[in-house]
Amino acid sequence: MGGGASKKKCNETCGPLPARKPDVDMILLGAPSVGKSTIFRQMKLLFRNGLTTKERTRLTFELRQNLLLSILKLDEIGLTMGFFIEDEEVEEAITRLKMAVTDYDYDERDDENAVENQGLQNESVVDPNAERLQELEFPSEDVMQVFKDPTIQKVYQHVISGTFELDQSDSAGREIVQEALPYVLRNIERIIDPEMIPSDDDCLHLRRMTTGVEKITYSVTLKNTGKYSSSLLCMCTDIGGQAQEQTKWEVHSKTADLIVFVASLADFDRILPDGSNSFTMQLQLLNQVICAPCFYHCNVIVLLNKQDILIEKLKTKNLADYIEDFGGSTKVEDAVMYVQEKCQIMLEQDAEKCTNGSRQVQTVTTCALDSNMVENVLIGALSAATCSAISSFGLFG
Ligand SMILES: Nc1nc2c(ncn2[C@@H]2O[C@H](COP(=O)(O)OP(=O)(O)OP(=O)(O)O)[C@@H](O)[C@H]2O)c(=O)[nH]1
Ligand SMILES: [Mg+2]
Repeated sequence: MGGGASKKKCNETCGPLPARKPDVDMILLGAPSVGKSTIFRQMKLLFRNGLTTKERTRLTFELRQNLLLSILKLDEIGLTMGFFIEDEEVEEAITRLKMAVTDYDYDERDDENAVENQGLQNESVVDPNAERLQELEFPSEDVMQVFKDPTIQKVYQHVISGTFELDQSDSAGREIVQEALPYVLRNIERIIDPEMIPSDDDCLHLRRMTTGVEKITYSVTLKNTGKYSSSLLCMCTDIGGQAQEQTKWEVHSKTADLIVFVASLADFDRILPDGSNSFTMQLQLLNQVICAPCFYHCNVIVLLNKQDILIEKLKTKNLADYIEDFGGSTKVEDAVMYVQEKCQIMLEQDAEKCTNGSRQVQTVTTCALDSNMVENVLIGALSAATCSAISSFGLFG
């Protein structure tokens, strides 16, 4: 996955922001951890020059931090399961890793381009984080010693085989265990290698909560709409989905004309600490966005993301056990159709209520890790966003 990115085109908008107004100004919205930044990174990989050296440096930091957090999480889970490490040297190594993990915080204050990045790829600016990274010695030996410990290995097997259920109220822990841990531990040898150069796949699998606001500009070649020019200048804004980050949505929606709302299909079985279903809450958030006056002027594309995880989960779980009015079979298609219909009904009702039906709203399922799929979906959506016949592109379910 992510393999389609390297062959993709660059264009004249790879550098500083263009003087002219973009043809499409989109904003990524949705609950935390649903895949907004992953879609945003796909845009960088697909439609720009890929990652800059600076972005790869940052990625190295963050992957290693994901790795340290994952190893330490295994130790913590072991304790809750009553598995204790017997080797004192391993215990000492864990203590050192706990101290090391804070060094691997990428300090955005040091990085002039990280927050409110206006699409600039200024390689000439010295990155203090890069210098710090060069001086930092990654505790590879400690990491491997802990990872190879039989107790940690036992916990690891429980975690990846799903025979350990994480406390639902521990959302930070859930993100590490479900998002970061499987990937970084599968790639542990490569990530600890001092010569490591992060790949596009690393970029897509990284888990980092968005706290700033990032923008990129790029141009895409559209499907032949017959009506519009084939090249489109796009701007995209990525904002975090955590409650405190949602307060920024309104400010950044002013110039936007297209909302890309991302929801996670993988969350159908997730019960939040207050007892509500996570996916249902995401649909409510979508409802709020659609009904908010500050978004009335925007068309809406809903990406039902993480379909790959839905497919895996439906091998052992039934949607009907989690969502009361689901009457379909255990087939993935039924689940997707149900969710799409739900979204569609809500979107159509609200679109009519809020904007007299003038707004275009569509849903499409995605796996944000799949570059080809994301490229097709984005080009279809962007074509549609500039064309009144939004549903004529056949991409929407
Ligand atoms: N398996 C799978 N993982 C995905 C998919 N999309 C995103 N992820 C992973 O989910 C994790 C969270 O994705 P992000 O893009 O950081 O989520 P976000 O919506 O930007 O989260 P916030 O910034 O906190 O609002 C990352 O580790 C991604 O690699 C998908 O379609 N399938
Ligand atoms: Mg994000």
